[in-house]
This record gives sequence, structure tokens and C-alpha cells, in this order.
Amino acid sequence: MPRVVTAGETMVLIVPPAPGRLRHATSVTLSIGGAESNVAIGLSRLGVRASWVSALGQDELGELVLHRVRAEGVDTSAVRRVPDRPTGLYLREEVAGALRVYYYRSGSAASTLAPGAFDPAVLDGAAFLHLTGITGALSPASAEFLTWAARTARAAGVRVSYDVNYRSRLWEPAAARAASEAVLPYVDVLLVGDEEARALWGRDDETWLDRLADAGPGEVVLKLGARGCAAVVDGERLTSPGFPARQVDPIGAGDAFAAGYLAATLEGQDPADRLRTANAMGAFCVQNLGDYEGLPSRAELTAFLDQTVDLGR
Ligand code: KDG
Repeated sequence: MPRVVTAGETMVLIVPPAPGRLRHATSVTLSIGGAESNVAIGLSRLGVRASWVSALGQDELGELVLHRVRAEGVDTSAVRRVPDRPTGLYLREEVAGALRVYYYRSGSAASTLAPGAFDPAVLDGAAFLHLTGITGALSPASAEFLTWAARTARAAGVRVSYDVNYRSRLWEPAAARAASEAVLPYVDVLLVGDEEARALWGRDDETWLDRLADAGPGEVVLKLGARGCAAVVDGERLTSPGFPARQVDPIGAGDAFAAGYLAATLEGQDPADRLRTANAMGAFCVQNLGDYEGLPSRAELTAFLDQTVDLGR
């Protein structure tokens, strides 16, 4: 039985080998990217059984996504294939130090995720269902899926973790805020970044964290990037400093953070240690290229947390 189930869209990701405009790239790398599968992969690498639920096109890109996620030991048995819809695609480029993404996901297979998209039995034995706000932006049906999935988990006694994951290329702040607030009553662990908190709610202060906690989640974690994180856990306020890290690629850091937090929770770590583990995962992730490729094994994470030096030979 998986201990954590994640649900949401994963796309094929096209990345040029070096910074510069995509139009000049003469070769590219094919990878995958999707917040929820990133979390499942992060957990799997840490030895936590994870299952990813989604919909993919009946196309070669769908095969690519399935192969990559399965290769990470994540259970994909509840992924549906949709014959008449494509698998989503996104491209990245870095121009003058600024990262840009281009989505080709409108009408994608995953945008057909709707209430009832998975058999609730998928959640049997799971400790957590992990969702993100991205799903709410895919289509009106997916927005309903998000609250349906959270409600279904709650009814089955499965805890819900939810990452706001605001993507400004997909929707306006007011719509994203409304979608997140609709899920909050069913959420146990809420993860939100400081920039997206300001974009959606106009604030990220302690009183606001308390107010979010009052809306449902017993645990509200505010991600502060390199500065670490702040949290309200069962009424207790905590902060945890970030780890020094040489940033190569920030994408995926929030998902790594979520995977670390959930893994540490399942291990029974106390709130302060959960936040420290989550920060370590985020720091580990940003030092490598790719959404998930650089995520650590359990042994690598432990060495990082202990700041043990591995001579590598
Ligand atoms: O968190 C990383 C994700 O943003 C990336 O993998 C792509 O899921 C994605 C999205 O919708 O932006």
C-alpha cells in the first residue's frame, strides 16, 4: 500500500543544454515536470512508498512520462490514459539569468481530471494525499477535482497536504486564491511560498499564518526560499533557517521541500525536525539541474543534514 498518494498533471519538459534563447538551441533534453510527481519521486527516493494519480494522453509523450515516473519506483497503476487528448508539454529557457517557462497544456489529458477521476480505493492504507493549486488552474472540471479529491481523502481518514503552487502563467491571483480557499477546510498540512502568499493574499505575516490555520489546516508552513521557513503547527509558532546552497536551478525546490516534510512526518519527527528536513531537501534540490533529477537518497539526505563530507572516492 502506498503511504503517500499524489495527484496532478505531469508534462514532458523540453530544456536546452545551456542558457540562451530557445530559438537558438540546436539540441534539447527531454525530461518531465509536474509538481505532484516531483513530490512522489522525492518521497520514493527517501524510501517512502508513493503513488502518483493522473491522466496522460495515449501518445508517446505519455509513455515518456510513465516510464520516467515508474523508473523512480513510484506506483502509477491509477494513471488513466485519455485517447483524444495530448499529454501536456512545457519548455524552459534562461535569458539573462531569468528563467521563463512556456506551457502547452491547454486541453491536455490531465485537464480532464474531474470528480470521480480515481477510485477512492487508491487511498486505502495511505497516510497522506498530496495536492497542489496547479490542478485548480487546468480546467473547471479539474478545479472541482481538487476539492473532490481532498474531500474524498478526508472522508477516508487520509490526511491532506496541499501546496498553493501559484503559477501566474496559468491564472489570475484572485481565481487562484478562491480555489485554494475552497480546499482549505479539508487540508491538514498547508504549504505556501512567501512570494505566492503576497501575490494571492497580499501578506505573509504571522497573524495571517494563524488565520490560515483557523481556516482548517493544523499545520501551515511558509516557505521562505534560501531563508528557510516559518510555521504554525498545532498552534505553536516555529522558524527554521535555510541551509547554505549554491543555486543552480530553483525549479522543484518547493516540491522537494514538501517531500521532505511529509517523509519526516511519517518518520515521526517533531515539528522542528520536520522543517529542518524540508529545508535540507529544498537546498539539495536547488544545487542540481532539473525538477527532480538531483533529489537525494535517504543516505545522501542524512549526510547533508549531518553536514558529513563524502570524498566521493
Ligand atoms: O514545481 C515544479 C513545477 O512547477 C513544474 O514541475 C511544472 O508542474 C509544473 C507546473 O505546472 O508549473
